[in-house]
Formats: sequence, C-alpha cells, structure tokens
Amino acid sequence: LKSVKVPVANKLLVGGKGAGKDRKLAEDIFKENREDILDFLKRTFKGGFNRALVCLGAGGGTGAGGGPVVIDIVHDLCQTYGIENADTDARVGAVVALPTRGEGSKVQSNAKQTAEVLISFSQKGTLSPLIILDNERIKQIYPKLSVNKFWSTANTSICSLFHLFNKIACQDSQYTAFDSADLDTVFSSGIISFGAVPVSREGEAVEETDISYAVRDNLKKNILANIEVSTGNVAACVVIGDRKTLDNTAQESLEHGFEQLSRLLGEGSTVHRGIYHTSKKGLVVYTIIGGIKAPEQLFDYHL
Ligand SMILES: Nc1nc2c(ncn2[C@@H]2O[C@H](COP(=O)(O)OP(=O)(O)OP(=O)(O)O)[C@@H](O)[C@H]2O)c(=O)[nH]1
Ligand SMILES: [Mg+2]
Repeated sequence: LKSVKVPVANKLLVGGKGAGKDRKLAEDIFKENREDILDFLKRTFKGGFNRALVCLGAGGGTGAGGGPVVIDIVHDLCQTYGIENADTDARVGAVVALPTRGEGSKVQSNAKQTAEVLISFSQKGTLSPLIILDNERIKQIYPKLSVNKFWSTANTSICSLFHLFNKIACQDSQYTAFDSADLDTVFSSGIISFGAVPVSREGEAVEETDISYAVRDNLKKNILANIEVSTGNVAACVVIGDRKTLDNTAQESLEHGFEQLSRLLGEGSTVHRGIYHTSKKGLVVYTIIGGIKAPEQLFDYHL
C-alpha cells in the first residue's frame, strides 16, 4: 500500500498479498475480514460524511471481488450512523475502472462480471452514483502520458470534478445557485457521467453556440465508458466564469445551453442549473448527467 498517498492511519491491509486476479479469493478474504473493515471505517470516518464512494478496478482480483463486499459493509456503516435508513436509500456509490484492451482476456472477463454486479446494484437502487471509467478511453485521450503520470492524471480529472460540484453546491451565487439538494438528486440517480469544457479563455464575449457546443462536447469527450447519455433523466449544468466574461455573455446564450441539455434528455427530465463567478480567467461549462440506462455493450469490442 506504499504507493497509495493517504496517511498511514487511513490505510487498511487485509489478506497481505494481492489476489492474483482471482475475484473469488478476494471476495472470501474481504468477507473473513468484514468486522475489521467495518471497525476501520468507523474509526476513520466517525460518521462525518453524507455519501461514500467505493473506488475499484473492475479487471483485477482485489477490487473486483472485494469491492462489492466493501459496498455492503459501507451500507452497514451508513445505517449505524443514520445516514441511510435502508440499503435502497443508497448513500453509497462507486467509481469503477474498466481495463484497457491490452490487459488480456482474464482481466476483461473479470471486468465484465464486476460491471454487471455493480450495474445490478444500481438497478436495485442500492448503489448510487455509479461512475464507469474506461481506461482505454483514458489512453486514447491522453496518448502521450508517461507511465508514472497516467493514473494520477486520470484519477485527478475525476476527483476534481467531484470536488468542484461538492464545493459549488455549498456556495451561494448572485446569479443562479446550484444547491446541495440539486446535487443530491443527481447523485441519487444511478449511473452518472460527467465532464468539463472550457468555452472562453480571455474574458471575451461568449456566443450562444459556444455554450451549446460545450454542452455537446462535454458528453462526447470524456473518459467515461461508452454509455448513452441521452437515456439520462436528470442533469446538472454549472457555468463558471470570470466577471468580465459573464458580463459580456447574454443570459440567453446560457439559457440556450441549458435548454439543449433538456431537449437531449427528453420529456420529464430535470436540468439543475448554476451560474457562478470566479477570479480565474475564462468560462467553463461543467455537466453531470444522471439516471442513465445501463449500457448493453460495455466494451466496443468482443470478449
Ligand atoms: N482509472 C484507474 N484505473 C486503475 C487504477 N489502478 C488500477 N486500475 C485498473 O484497475 C484494474 C485492476 O488493477 P489490478 O492491480 O490488476 O487489480 P487489483 O484490484 O489490485 O487485484 P489483484 O492485483 O488481482 O489483487 C487494472 O486492470 C487497471 O486497468 C487507477 O489508479 N485508476
Ligand atoms: Mg493489484
């Protein structure tokens, strides 16, 4: 666990060695250590949270086999602290990474099974949000990354989006505020996807089409698995810009972007909006789509 950069007190090693891509072995070890894991989580988090995310690689042994056990343990933890009333009142979500093409057929079949387990949890309502990353896409989007920067870049891009939405949801805005109840609706909607697209860098005026292009681009160019975002039924769209750019941007241009999202998601969908100013130059559109239908084909190639 040396390479994991969190305080030593926040790490727990079970089993000792890796699981050698054996999901069942990992599942058994995590189950045997269930009480230790629960105690560890109680000690570490002390109930001071409102949502938990379990992060795992779908293709290996440890994360793939242990992850679902940990999800179950975290439900216990949430219920001990009154954060959840039942598993279906899910305050537990997951971030799961699908392997790259080159990782071999054992890894791919593990990943397929793990993804199926997590998707079935999300369909039962016991896991939300579920974020499915595709490492193959990460490889294609950042083709030149060195080995030591690869995971940290990919992981940081997801963490920073979570961080941003968390922070924004607690901030007031003189324009339109996106609040924590909005965020909660999106995070409770099952499978979600998200992205960020810069629209303007200079403080120049933003045109109507710039925003709607960003909204569309957000949904295409991200490191998440090949899921059909138009099957979603709820979204968050937050525009953050410097004061000058916002002053130069017509309300109508922003409205146009928000409306495009509503149209894309179809009738009965909700788009929670937010407009915020920042000291950082430029304007960025952040989008989360939630309530997405489970993909029929997770990989764009045959296993
Ligand atoms: N996005 C992302 N994917 C990761 C990261 N670390 C590992 N992965 C992916 O997760 C998968 C599982 O990692 P492994 O080390 O093989 O699996 P493990 O869960 O440790 O299981 P065993 O090694 O078999 O005990 C790999 O196929 C990688 O594609 C990470 O930091 N970020
Ligand atoms: Mg490993």
